[in-house]
Amino acid sequence: MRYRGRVYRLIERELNAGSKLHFTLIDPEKVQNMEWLSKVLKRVVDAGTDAIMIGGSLQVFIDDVEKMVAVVEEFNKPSILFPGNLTGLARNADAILFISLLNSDNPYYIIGAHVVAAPLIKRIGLEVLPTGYIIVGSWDTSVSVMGRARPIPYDKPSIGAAHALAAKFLGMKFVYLEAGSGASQPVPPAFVTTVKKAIEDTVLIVGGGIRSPEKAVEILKAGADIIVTGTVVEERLEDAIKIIEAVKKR
Ligand code: 1GP
Repeated sequence: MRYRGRVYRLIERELNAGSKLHFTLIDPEKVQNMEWLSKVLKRVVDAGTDAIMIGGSLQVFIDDVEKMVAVVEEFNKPSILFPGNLTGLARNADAILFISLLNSDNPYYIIGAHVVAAPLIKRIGLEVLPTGYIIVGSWDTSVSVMGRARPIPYDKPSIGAAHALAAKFLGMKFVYLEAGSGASQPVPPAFVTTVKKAIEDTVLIVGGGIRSPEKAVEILKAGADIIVTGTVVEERLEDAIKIIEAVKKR
């Protein structure tokens, strides 16, 4: 909890200094055990990742999340909850991406879960990072199915920009373009550019399907502020390290 109340300022400071950020996403469903997690965290933290996000669509249980946060704390990096539902809360994390899934067909994912979660989050004292979450690309990713999303096609960036601008006007500090964990294609750079032009200084997070340093750099050049990788960390750690190094070199 060492970073509680300071996570947004840390992100802002990095960005104001001209740096880009990398967040490592760990899905509780994929964690083999805490020793594995510890080994992975050591590598990504040494490579320069800026924060550890914890969350997923299924098999997320508060006890497991709290155990994972405790391991993150050993590595002196902020822990940020990335909840797919109410089960993604944890008492010992630093912050929560308070994500409203803007292009869901079901109001539960836009505001319903948030109403239930808000008093709990206040009680726990988590730092809240208000985020407009936009699912782009394919309908057949877990997040799209679970979130009842109507994904924005890759070739319709102006619709993405309109959602993102609405998030900004609602006062959200972050916009997250999500292709879905394990997506076959990440959000196209041209899509990222159109969205960033619309939201200007609002922080733009991009994730889903990023598997190479080249792609990560392309997405950063297009206007992303923060790159998130998850699957590649679980499946090809060496590639994940290269991605982190490439993001932090910029
Ligand atoms: C998913 O954006 C994240 O929510 C990361 O996606 O697992 O494909 O890296 P990957």
